[in-house]
Amino acid sequence: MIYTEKDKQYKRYTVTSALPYANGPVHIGHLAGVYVPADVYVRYLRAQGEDVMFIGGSDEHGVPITIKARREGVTPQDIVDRYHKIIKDSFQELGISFDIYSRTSSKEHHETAAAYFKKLYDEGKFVEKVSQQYYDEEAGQFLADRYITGTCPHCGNEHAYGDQCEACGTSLNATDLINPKSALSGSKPVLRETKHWFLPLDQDEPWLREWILESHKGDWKTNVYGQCKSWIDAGLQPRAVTRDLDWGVKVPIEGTDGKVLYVWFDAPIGYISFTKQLKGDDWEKWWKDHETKLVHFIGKDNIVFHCIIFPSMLHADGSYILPANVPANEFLNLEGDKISTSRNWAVWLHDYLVDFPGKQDVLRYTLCSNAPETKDNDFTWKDFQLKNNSELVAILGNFVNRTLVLTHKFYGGKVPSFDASHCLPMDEEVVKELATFPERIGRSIETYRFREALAEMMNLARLGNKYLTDTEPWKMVKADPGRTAVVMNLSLQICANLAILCAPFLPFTADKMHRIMNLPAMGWRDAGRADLLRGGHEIAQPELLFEQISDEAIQAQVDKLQATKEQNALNTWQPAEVKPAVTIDDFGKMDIRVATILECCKVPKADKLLQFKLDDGTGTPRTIVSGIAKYYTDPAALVGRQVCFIANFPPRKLKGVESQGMILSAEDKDGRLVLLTPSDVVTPGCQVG
Ligand code: B3M
Ligand code: ZN
Repeated sequence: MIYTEKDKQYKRYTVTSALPYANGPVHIGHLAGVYVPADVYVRYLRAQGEDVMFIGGSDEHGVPITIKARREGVTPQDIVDRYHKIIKDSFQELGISFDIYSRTSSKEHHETAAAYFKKLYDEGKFVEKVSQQYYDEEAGQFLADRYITGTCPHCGNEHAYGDQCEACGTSLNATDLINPKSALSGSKPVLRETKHWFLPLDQDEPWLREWILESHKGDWKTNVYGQCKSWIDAGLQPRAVTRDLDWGVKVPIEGTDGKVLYVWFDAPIGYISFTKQLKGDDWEKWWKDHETKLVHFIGKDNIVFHCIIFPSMLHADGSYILPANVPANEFLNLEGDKISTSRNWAVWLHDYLVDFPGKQDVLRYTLCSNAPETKDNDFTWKDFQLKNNSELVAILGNFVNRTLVLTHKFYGGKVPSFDASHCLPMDEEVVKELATFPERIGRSIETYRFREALAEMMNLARLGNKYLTDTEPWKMVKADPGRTAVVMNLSLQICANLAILCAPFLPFTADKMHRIMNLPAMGWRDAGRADLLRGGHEIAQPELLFEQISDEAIQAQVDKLQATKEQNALNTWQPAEVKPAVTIDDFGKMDIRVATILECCKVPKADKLLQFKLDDGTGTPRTIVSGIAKYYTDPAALVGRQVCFIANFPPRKLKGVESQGMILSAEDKDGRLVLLTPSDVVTPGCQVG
């Protein structure tokens, strides 16, 4: 049964999750922010016997896709076909249990979105405006959304887009940008007249203020409520819902060739068109019946679109329900740095599934337990290993495994019956506490506190572990079989409860526990009882639920990220700023000469240093030490080469060797040091000018 009073009024749940742009795979930031919490929520509701529809799909329009297609020299359809499949398959493999995962390039979606627009247009709900829009004369097209970048007028972020600043979340019109630049040609765009249709958000302010700031005060997360309040208080502006683009849903009005619906107008309608695809003629109750609870799972950068713009569109139609909650999460960072698709600074889901086969629940657990529910949070591979080894293996896995192994050892794999006369007060305590877990976990899930809910589920495993450790049945099985049967029976009941209560978070583990323990299908309302398993119930041979993750496996991931960081450094390398001006006299003070290498060897106990013996033309060999050993691993091969060196540096001791000067080398963009050698052989000791 549902625990939260407000929710008792609902007959069904329409749960949506943000439609990922099909211009790349999904990564752990998407999962922690949106899809894992959404999946926990719907799995819990289904376990409660609720009527749930979980909607997902790929957002296949929008400028990010056309930019990527242009860069790769393919069509936008090629891009969305590629990534829609990768995204859909990887969600499925992670157990994200959509009832439908569709796509906005589908014909059904185009028809639904166009019809939705046309209805509002025919009812005069849009404001038609000829306005000045930025145009790229080189590329020969108008610049919308991510086709144009500039400085955000609100926070100064220099990489704000034409429709939104991702740094502060503010939704923008391209003409708001300071120092706008075309993302196509890099040129400074010019303003040109063009006609567009606007959603009059400014006229919606009164009811939005009442609906959000009054009626949802207290039950919407503070981060969501706060963002909505700041936008409404700042005064809402009319919002263009069409664009001068050729990829998207065509504007269904005569004489609008070259115009499509703004991606943020069509994408949320995807939730509705996908419902039609799934439910056919029965779709309307999922979007128009006030006994349906509508919940949108999104990241914080989508709040304005799901709390202000989409509700305004729904309100303009007048027949739709509005979202009861939009529990947006903040952002997840990776190893202390912002996750970035363009910098490949991410753990991609499809890569994870290859690198850690069969460990879907480990990722679900880690991302749920450190989800950025109220503030940005950080994912580290070390923490991932810790969560697996010291929580999943050591607490949940250990308790279940000990219980099942002992059941086979003592009772041949059958649940022992017991005589209540052997029960002690401590057993009653455990039974009483067990009964509280379904509500403790359920209430946290219903109020979108998934980290807390997961921790509560693990507290039940801790209770079981403690119960076994306190009673030590393996020590009393011979002396007190009666008492042992009580302890083992109750421990098995706790395991059966865990198979129900862990399922929203760890569906693969729950399935495995059901299989090993031969459990019947059970719902949330079966949990909390200490009589789920009858005496004599037979369980299969125990199998480990989780296995240790090695340091090597983690190091391999850390190395992969390090390689990405180095590659990014190469990609973004720029020559250092030129140093302040010097005079020819300043340069004249440097005595730079050429020498021939007579000997070269590594400096003992100094892995970076090479010791050179040079013929500098004076007849007395000169010793110089240089920190280039990492780049010249066969010092002897350098003998005979000529190098340039500074002769008038004062001598200095390096690892016990006196170095008389400095050999010149260039530092390449990857940090590699390269010796400078004259282009032709010259007389040792001749000067460089
Ligand atoms: N495609 C995701 C994003 O902004 C966006 C969500 C649409 S939900 C209708 O990254
Ligand atoms: Zn900003």
